[in-house]
Amino acid sequence: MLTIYSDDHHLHHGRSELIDGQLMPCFEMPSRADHILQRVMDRKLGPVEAPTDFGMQPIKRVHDEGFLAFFQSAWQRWAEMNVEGDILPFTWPARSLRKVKPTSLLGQFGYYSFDAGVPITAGTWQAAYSAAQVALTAQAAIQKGANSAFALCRPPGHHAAADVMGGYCYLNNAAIATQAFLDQGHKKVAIIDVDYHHGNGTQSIFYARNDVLFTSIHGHPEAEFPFFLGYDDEPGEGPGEGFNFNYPLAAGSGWNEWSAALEQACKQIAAYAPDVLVVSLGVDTFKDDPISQFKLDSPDYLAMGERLKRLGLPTLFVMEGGYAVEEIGINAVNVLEGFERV
Ligand code: SP5
Ligand code: ZN
Repeated sequence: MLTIYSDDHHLHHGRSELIDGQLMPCFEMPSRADHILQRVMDRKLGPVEAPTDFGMQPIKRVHDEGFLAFFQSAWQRWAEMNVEGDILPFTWPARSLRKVKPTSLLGQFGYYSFDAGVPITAGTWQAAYSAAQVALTAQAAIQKGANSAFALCRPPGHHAAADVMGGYCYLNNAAIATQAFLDQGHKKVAIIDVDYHHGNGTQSIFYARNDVLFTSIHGHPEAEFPFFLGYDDEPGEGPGEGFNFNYPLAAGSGWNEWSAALEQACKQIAAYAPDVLVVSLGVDTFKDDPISQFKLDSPDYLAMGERLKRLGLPTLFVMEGGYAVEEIGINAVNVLEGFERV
């Protein structure tokens, strides 16, 4: 399987995040992608190539212009203010406040985010832009006839909506690639999001559409981030009604519960009969993940890949979360190896 990878992800390294009342070093760190790349090479998964630059147009197909202008210029504005540290949002337009767009940098950051898990550093825009190009380049390989490809994206994307960043995500790499498939002539794309967290951004981008089927297996939002989306009664709206399926699972779920949900999601995907499949590949479902509550073990990821392969679809894997850094390469590449060995 072809892997697309850019070293630009190193340009994004947030300093801290708030976990359990303490400022901790960001769990979403550069060594994550380094370990995955190392495993791809150790296992000789296939060629590793740098992304092609497809420019802003395919990103604008998914994201709001004002949001992109804010993100692209934020660090320059911050630098002019001579403040130490990363830019972090901390005030959001929740109930009782107005959804106005303030003029100040921090006001606008609150307007364009939903949590504080999105530090903007000097290189964050370039890293996120390159991650989107990584996804688009892997998408292009499938468009040209490859049966599968791996977009080794970092930072991840699935929590980012059209004009909202959050949950370590800035640009929605999987959604950008999905929209590119549609713009290049495909009629139906299915997405399966296997990250531990609900892919709220991806769901919201395609919620009113029937040309994208979105399915997600994740920690129940009653108890888990992102809390405010990802319940099982979110069917889609308007023309999109019937094209959104969430499988929230209880904390402590292992492969038995997880694979039963996968079976359901695969049945929905097969019934939809898409032209291609996009997998939002998070491996924070792992038993030793430091911020998650599922109990998948490394061999389960091989079985996950095998099941996805049996759908018989051209498949684009887009890297999302996974914070057990020592095992992230094994687990992510196991999905790809499981896919290839069927
Ligand atoms: C892409 C992705 O996986 N984003 C996840 C963002 C999760 N942010 C909230 C983390 C809250 C962790 N709470 C865990 C407490 C452990 N003691
Ligand atoms: Zn996650």
